[in-house]
Amino acid sequence: MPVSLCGSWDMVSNVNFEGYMTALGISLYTRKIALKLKHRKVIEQVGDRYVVKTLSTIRNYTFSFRANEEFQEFTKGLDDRHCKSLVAWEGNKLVCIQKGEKKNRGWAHWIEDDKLHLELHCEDQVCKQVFKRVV
Ligand code: YOG
Repeated sequence: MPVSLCGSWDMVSNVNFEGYMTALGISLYTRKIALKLKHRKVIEQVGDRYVVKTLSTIRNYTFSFRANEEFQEFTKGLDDRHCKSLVAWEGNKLVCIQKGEKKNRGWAHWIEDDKLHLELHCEDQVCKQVFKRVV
């Protein structure tokens, strides 16, 4: 059984978020604002059902899913695209594949050194975010 990702987590680092946003076609103006944001991740799980909230001062993004079950994702308030997404455990990583207009799009979450790690990828860009537990 993989370790639980549940809880509230605050961003401590965010590497190449700029490249990731550019790959998603986010405008320069929005990127400049978004780069200054500290995200908070709130992850809840009941059985196989997950809710992942990404919170910031200007925008929040919430989505929920069942592991191993493809679902329609609409990235409302982010790049506003529709994807067919599938989230599944691969070893100790919770991995999401987001099939849609953008190639090679997805993310992975895992715990390492008591921190929540997130790797976001789109096309040839990889963004690496690390979060510490909110106490
Ligand atoms: O996380 O998908 O935890 O969905 C990526 C934003 C920035 C808005 C953040 C608001 C991509 C402007 C979500 C940021 C850039 C930029 C706070 C990361 C798009 C628009 C909401 C993400 C997964 C995994 C869960």
